[in-house]
Amino acid sequence: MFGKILIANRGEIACRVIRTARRLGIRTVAVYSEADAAALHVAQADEAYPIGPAPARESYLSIPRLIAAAQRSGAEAVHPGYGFLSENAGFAEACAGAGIVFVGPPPSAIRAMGSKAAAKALMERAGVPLVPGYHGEAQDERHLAQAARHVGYPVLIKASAGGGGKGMRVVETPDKFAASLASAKREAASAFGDDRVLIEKYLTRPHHIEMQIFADRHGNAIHLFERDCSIQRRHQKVVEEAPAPGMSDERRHAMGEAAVAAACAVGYVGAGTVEFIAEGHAFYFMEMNTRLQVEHPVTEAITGLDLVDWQLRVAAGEKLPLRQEDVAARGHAVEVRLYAEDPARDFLPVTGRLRRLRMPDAASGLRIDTGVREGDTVSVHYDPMIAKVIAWGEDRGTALRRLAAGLARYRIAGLTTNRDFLLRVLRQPDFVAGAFDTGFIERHRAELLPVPAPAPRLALAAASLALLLEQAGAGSGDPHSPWHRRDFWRLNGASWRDLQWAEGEAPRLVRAYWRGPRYRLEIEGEASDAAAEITPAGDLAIDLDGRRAELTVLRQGDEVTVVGDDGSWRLLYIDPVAPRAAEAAAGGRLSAPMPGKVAQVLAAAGAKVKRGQALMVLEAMKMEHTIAAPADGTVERVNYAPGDLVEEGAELIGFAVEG
Ligand code: MV4
Repeated sequence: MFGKILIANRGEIACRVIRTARRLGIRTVAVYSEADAAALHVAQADEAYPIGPAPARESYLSIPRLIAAAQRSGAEAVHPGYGFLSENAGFAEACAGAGIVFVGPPPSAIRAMGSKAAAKALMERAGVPLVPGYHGEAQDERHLAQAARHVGYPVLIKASAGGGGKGMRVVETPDKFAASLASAKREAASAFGDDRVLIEKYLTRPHHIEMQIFADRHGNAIHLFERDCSIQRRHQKVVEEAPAPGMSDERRHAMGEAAVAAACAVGYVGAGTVEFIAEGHAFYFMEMNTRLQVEHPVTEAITGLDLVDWQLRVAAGEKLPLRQEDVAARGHAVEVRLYAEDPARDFLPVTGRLRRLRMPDAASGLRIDTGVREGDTVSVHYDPMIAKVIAWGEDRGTALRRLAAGLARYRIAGLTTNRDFLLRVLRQPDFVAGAFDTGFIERHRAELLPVPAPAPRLALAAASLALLLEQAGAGSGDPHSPWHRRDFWRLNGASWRDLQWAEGEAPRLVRAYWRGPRYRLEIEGEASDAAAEITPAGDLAIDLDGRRAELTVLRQGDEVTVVGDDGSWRLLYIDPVAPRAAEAAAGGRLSAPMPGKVAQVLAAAGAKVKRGQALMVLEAMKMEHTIAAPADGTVERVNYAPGDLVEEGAELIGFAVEG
């Protein structure tokens, strides 16, 4: 076994690999970009080396810098994690060239699975079932249209070089074929520099089922059962589970054999995943991922195995620890991916600081794989995943309930997350019944993304009591802030105070009367009896008419975020005395509506512009957003240049309204 390994990755997967290496007594070497000097994976490793600036191209994707760090540290092996260089055959070769073991398959196996069409041809020869279709060399329209007719409509055009749904077109009828082919080819050429396509029968309600496989250098190859990853949106997995609901033993056996045959056909070594789409009783090969996957923990949870342990053993030349007949699964495991993203804004990634990050405690019985801590920043440079949360149970229902109960105990404030969306998925009746396919999220969009409900009485009470407690206590540190006022009960000579909140456009009014240790709260005219205190963890323990709850209340200026078990709400405190500072400021700055990259700057400092005139173009999530003048006026400052990355809320342009 190795004495020291380098992890060529960051975040939760780097922490995950470190955990197993540590247990095996292997020294760990982290690498980090300039954005990650204080990151958790760096703190957890035995040694750490800087590898360059924040953009991944110049750090986590730089083969020479990673190899140099490995050589300096004396690491005998490199674990690539997932993403970044994990499926880069050139990196695997560079490691070998430097005398370092790449913890992964041989470069030839990575390359063999890199092209869809070539992989399908190889799988066909190995007897692995394929979706009826065409993946030959001929690429002229006549030939492909003929293949489509032969397969039968609807058909799917896929980019041969593709992945992740790019260059993919569903064609319902023959008259639409030519136009779809042209647009698929255009997209494939621009995304992959290769416009070749293949044709498949389009399955309308498929499941995404993947088999975990493992192979060693001694000719052994086995599978570790399946995972169902059908709950996706835009080809991003949201929920993963094992076993697949409704999977029969026969089908599992057949899929397992097909997956092992696929691995053997490319001389596979190490951990890999063979993806199938399944519909009815049929299943078909899709692609093979030549890495350890994000969702491997659900397989670990049902088998009791440590897949990183196996990867390291296999890479060190050992035999697989178990034979196929000795691998057993028990119970059910479900994983969700907790992201810094805003479901209400089409799941746009969110950047910012995790001002509050409290995880469910050990009693929740969950496995949480994370690479961030409270206070860390989610930046524009990397994947905004906060954690993978995994629950195991004797049966699927127990696992789902455990996962939902644990997620409900998460307390995150400072940035928007998909937590509430995940909770709605986990409680959706069709999902709970196991009746879903890859179209689940799209089909149930309205139900999973409800219009934001107004903050409940509990949230208004919590925000109000937190404010009163803060004012009664040490204050805010800023003596001019309304939050600092200690004499508030006497402000208006009465024993009550009106707390005016705004939720979006809606005013929300709370009148508070101090009644000894308790309060009488009139929340929008209706009276409640309430008490509250700050817990040692800094949360607000509240009793509202006898109902007790613990909520996180976080204040940023006049904006208050309340996070509870079943939602989070944002309220703006309207100070009756202070001038409308927020409004005054709003005219003077044009800020980034979302994290992104400046594509064009269309006005210079000093320019006089008309209302509605485009000043800057921001590129985010592959879309362009125009920043326009809010009124006639003058551009005072332009703070960014084309190519600059900006965080959400960053001031792009200083602007003075005319007059
Ligand atoms: C398909 C399909 C239906 N029929 N192929 C999407 C990404 C790529 N890896 C394969 N994908 C699909 N291929 C045929 N012949 C439907 C999908 C698909 C999908 C597959 C797995 C998980 C989620 C999906 C969401 C939409 C479409």
